Amino acid sequence: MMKRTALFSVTFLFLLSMCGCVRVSAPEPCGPLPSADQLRWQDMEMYAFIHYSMNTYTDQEWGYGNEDLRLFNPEDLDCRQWARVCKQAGMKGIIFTAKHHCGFCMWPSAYTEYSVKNTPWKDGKGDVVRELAEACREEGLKFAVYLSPWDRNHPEYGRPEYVTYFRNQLRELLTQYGDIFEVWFDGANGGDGWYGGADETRRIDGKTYYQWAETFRMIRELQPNAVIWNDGGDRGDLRWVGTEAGNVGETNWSLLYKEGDVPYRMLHYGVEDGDVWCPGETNTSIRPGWFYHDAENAHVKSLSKLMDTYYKSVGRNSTLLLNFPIAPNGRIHPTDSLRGIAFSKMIREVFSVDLAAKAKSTATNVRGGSKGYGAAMALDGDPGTYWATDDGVTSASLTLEFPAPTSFNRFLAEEYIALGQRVRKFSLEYWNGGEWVHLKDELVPGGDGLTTIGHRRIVCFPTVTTTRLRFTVEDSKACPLISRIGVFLAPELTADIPDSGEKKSSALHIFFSSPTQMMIDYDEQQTITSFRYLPPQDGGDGIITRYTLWASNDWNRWEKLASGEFSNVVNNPIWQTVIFPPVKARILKFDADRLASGQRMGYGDVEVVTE
Ligand code: FUL
Repeated sequence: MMKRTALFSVTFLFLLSMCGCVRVSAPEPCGPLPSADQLRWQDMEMYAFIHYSMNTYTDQEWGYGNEDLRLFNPEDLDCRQWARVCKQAGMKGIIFTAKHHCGFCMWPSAYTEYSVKNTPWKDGKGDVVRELAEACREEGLKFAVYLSPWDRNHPEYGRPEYVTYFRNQLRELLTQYGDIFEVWFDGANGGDGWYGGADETRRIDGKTYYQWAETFRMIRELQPNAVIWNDGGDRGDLRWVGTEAGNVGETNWSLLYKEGDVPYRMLHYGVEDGDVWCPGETNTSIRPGWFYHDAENAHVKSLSKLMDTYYKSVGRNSTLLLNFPIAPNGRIHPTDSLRGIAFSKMIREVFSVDLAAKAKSTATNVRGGSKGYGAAMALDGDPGTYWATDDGVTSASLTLEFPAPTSFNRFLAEEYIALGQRVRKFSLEYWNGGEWVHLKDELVPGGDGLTTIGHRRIVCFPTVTTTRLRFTVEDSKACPLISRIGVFLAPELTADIPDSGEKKSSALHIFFSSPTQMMIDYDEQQTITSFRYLPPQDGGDGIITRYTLWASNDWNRWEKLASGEFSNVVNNPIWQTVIFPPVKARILKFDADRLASGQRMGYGDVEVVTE
């Protein structure tokens, strides 16, 4: 009788599962989880920083706190232009330096005389924070504030009175300007300052002095949906990634420890066994500096550098906070705005056609054998569904089979992070007709093995053409939950916008004909006067120490322009300029005759100077 019951229930379960009626248990959460606000914030992916203050008029990065208020009188300040540019550059919000370290307030704070209210701009009736908050609302962008805790103007800085002042200012910002999506507290403190005329050095303990717990309580009360970025003292909701160069670790856990110091290694990579959800925000500027300087007009980041930044931030489980400085006239400089817009256009171009959509997908393990957790759930375009394995299965593959040989060079994966970040390691292989071949991330020099995924991981590799791609989760903290898989073909070339703004504008295409040869093709003939090379800035392989440069108009006959050595570039990887007699040409060929290390030429940037 017992046996018959058992047989009956097995048969019954089998029949139920055949008709898809068996309820498969949902995966349990794994480790610390993001809050709803952290999830919303992460989905923003890219948002802008705007640095604008008294520094804009003194050509400084850090004001001392005694700059003359009469200097602030922009003739053409237009926050709507800022918001329009940021929107077209793909930014979902703007974080504004309401007060930088110099203490000058961009809104008429009731608590200080050192603000826009005592400047000639709009006869002291202006409020930049208000104008920008309104412009953001009109453009459908979110708005946020940067309020520097360090204040080189305030006489009481370093004493308890200043902390009250700081909170009073924060209360103004959090109550008078609508919804704030993020509050940014910079940890910098250089010590010396004007401090109301004391003109001395004041050091504080960033962990205890500001009494963050009370400030955080106030933020939660006044702006319950804001996330807090805090670079000193108590843990905020987000973390700095340890560098302003525009990249986070290829391994990037959205976890940290609640207590204790946070060394660079933890900021850059997160911690696998962290006890609190604290995702990374990659902040960097579109120019070398955070504030505007005329001298940097020729050094606005190139499109290829911006794409590299995108892959190394959004493509590594981080958000990208990209800074646009405001020029003294009160607007974003045309070079920066064109570059920002080209950047967002390029992202759209690369990721518009998902080749995985045409593929048939199969998985080696599916939770409870249920369709609701099948491989197709990673391809259905719904971020709320995912491919999941059975509990205890922490390694499994998903294979894509394309109807015809398909070429691609980008792979994207996303975890369903609402239930925790899980995947420790994964691999990618393509079928070359005879065997499976591993793909490496070409942006990770010497990197073997692919690590964390999180909100989004993008892997870049040279184009392959194949009928099959296998994605394997090699190791995961618990059953992996993969909500999205994508495959894309990015143009090998990076269509760059022309060198410097106003001049005439044929497009510039860069691509590699071999690992040691770069081609630069203009659409039409140029008079070229020099060539500039910036070695890779990440200390990795590929630095060019000997080169030859050629020019052509027809891809056939090549004229040698120059050859030689880039000296001391390993220790000091700064811009290298190659000058030659002006030449009329359409195409440049840049040969890496010798590399300091590695097999593939690397570059931080290149520039062609034309007449
Ligand atoms: C740094 C500051 O010192 C810079 O001036 C800038 O505001 C940057 C975003 O953070 O730590």
